[in-house]
Amino acid sequence: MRQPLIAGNWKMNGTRAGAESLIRGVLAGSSGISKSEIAVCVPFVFLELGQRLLAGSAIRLGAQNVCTETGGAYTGEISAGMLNEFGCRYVICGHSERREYYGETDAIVARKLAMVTSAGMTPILCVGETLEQREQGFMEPVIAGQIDAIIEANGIESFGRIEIAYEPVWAIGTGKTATPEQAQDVHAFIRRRIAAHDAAIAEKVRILYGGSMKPSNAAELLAMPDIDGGLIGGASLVAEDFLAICQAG
Ligand code: 3PY
Repeated sequence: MRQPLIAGNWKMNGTRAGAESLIRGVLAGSSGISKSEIAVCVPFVFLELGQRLLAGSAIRLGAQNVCTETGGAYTGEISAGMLNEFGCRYVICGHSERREYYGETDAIVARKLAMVTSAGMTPILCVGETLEQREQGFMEPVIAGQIDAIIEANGIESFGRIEIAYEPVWAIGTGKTATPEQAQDVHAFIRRRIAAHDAAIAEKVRILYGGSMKPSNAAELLAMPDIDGGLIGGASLVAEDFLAICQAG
């Protein structure tokens, strides 16, 4: 039985005061929610705030990116060790916005995953196809390629220490959501791909859905057998909406 994980991906949003009131709102409203594990992946500059406010609570803190290196002359970068020191439990790796705008390849994403796990945290590996790839019938080879690249670089055992998020690129920030059946098909495909190497790891790994999950569609998506939670974009910026999704888990 996989406990759902609902993780907010705040992206580059919020002010210090706004971040504080959002974290406080999530904290206040989450006390009765035990079905789902809850996490907030905040911008780096709010990690210290998150660590302080969430101390002693069940809500996990996460970051949205990490450097491929452990330290040194990498201006502007943040290492996995630094994130760990700030109380991060999760680190989003390979979000489509990073792949598209910052040129992150599968090889870079694999290295980031390894950095995060070796620092004792859990990466959330994002995979997903563009609309063009889906329409041309390349959805499966694209997703398979993204998964296989990690297996080749880091080994199948690495999937025992990560979470996966399926985020169809066409559903990110567009308001469009995959139907529960469309999402379930891809989640089952990902699990089969991993099971071909190791059935026990495939059974255990959580596969979250991301891409405009909101209170109105969360329950249906989360009811699918291979959807084990959500990586929530816009709706994670409003405490009531985020909590409603956590409740639906
Ligand atoms: C979205 O829902 O827009 C996301 O990108 C979640 O990561």
